[in-house]
Amino acid sequence: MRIERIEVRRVGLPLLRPFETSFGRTTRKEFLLVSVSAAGVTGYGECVADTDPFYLPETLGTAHHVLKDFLAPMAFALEIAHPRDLAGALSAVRGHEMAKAALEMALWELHARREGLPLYRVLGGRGGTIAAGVSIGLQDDVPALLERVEAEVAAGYRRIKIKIKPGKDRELVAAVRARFPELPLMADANSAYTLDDAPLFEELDRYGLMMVEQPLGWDDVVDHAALQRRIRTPICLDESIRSARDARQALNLGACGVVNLKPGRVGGFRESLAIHDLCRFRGVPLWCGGMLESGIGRLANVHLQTLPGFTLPGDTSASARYFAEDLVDPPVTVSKAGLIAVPEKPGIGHEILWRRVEQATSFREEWRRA
Ligand code: OSB
Ligand code: MG
Repeated sequence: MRIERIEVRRVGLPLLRPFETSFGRTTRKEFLLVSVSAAGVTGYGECVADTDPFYLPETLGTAHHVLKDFLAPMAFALEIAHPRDLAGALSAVRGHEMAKAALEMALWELHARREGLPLYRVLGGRGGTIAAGVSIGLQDDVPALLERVEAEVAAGYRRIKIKIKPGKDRELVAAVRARFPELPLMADANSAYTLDDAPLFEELDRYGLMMVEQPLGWDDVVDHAALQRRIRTPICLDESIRSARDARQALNLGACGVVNLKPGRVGGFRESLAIHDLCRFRGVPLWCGGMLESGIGRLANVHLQTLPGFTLPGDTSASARYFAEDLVDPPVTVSKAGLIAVPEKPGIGHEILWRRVEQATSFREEWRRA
C-alpha cells in the first residue's frame, strides 16, 4: 500500500475553562489534524504539539514544518505492508515525536477502517469500558480547587490528579487530602522543581499520594532517580519519557515507579506498544496521559488504554469537561461509575463532525504523492 494524500488542518476550539499548569495557562486548544489517504480510505490523527514550546520543545509550527518537508515525503516513498512499518522509516528524523505520531496514528486509524475494525482491535486491545481519571488545573485558591475536586468525584471519576507548582503545592495537597481521606489522588508538577526541593517531596510523602508526576527537569532522569531514593511516594515520569529506551533506562535507574504514556509524546502507537510491553513485562504500573485532545485524539487514547498493561485510570475524561461542542458524535462521555465505553465501529469509532471541523479550521493544506 502507498499513501496517496496527506492533509493537515490547523483546528482551534475554545476551552470551557482555562487549563493552568506550572508552565502556563491555556484558554484555547489549537492543534493540527492530520488525514492520511490510501486505497480509497482516509484515517485521522491529532497532533498534540501546542502553539508554544513550554511543555516539550515541539510546537504546532515545528510539527507542520517537519511533516511537510520531511515526514510526508518519506511516507509517500514507502511501500507499507502494515502501519507498524512507518515509525522505522521516520526514525531518520531525530526527535519531533509529536509530528511523527500524528502521521503514524492516522495510518493506524486508516488501517483499522480499512479492516472494518475498531482501532483497539488492530492495537491488540479489548472492547468494553475503561476507567476514567481527571487532571484538574491550578485554580485561583484552595476553595475553588476543593469545589472542582468535589464536582469530579461526584461525576464518578476514579482518580484525581491536581497540578502543583512552587508556592502552590503543600497546602493544595493537604487541603484535598483532608477533605477526601481515601481518594486516589496524585499531583503533577510539570517539571517545576529541582533536586533542591527534595524536602518538599519528603513532606508530601505523608499524604499517601498514588504518585507524584514529573517533579524535576523535562529532560532529566538522573535527578529523578536521586529524588526517588529519598521519597516513598512513587515518581511517575511524563515529559522525560519520549521513547521505549527512555522508559527502560528510567526504570533501570530507579527514576520512576510508574509510567505515563501519551502516544503523541513518544512518536506514535508502535513506540507506545513497546512501552506498554516493557511495563507489563516488568510489572510497572502504566496509565495513559492526555493533552486536552479533541474527541479525535481522545478516542485514540481510549482505544490504546484497553491494552492489558494499562493498570491505572488515566487522564482521559469527558469531552464536556473541555468543549461546548466536540468534533465527534457522540462526544466522549463518562458514566456515573467513572467508565468510558470503548467504541465498536471502525477506526476511532465515533463519527467526525466535518461541519464543525470546517468551522474550527483556520488553515488547510494537502500534499500528494508525486
Ligand atoms: O502534564 O499531563 C500533563 C495537559 C497539557 C499538557 C500536559 C499535561 C496536561 C494534563 C491534562 O495534565 C490532561 C488532559 O486532561 O488531557
Ligand atoms: Mg504530566
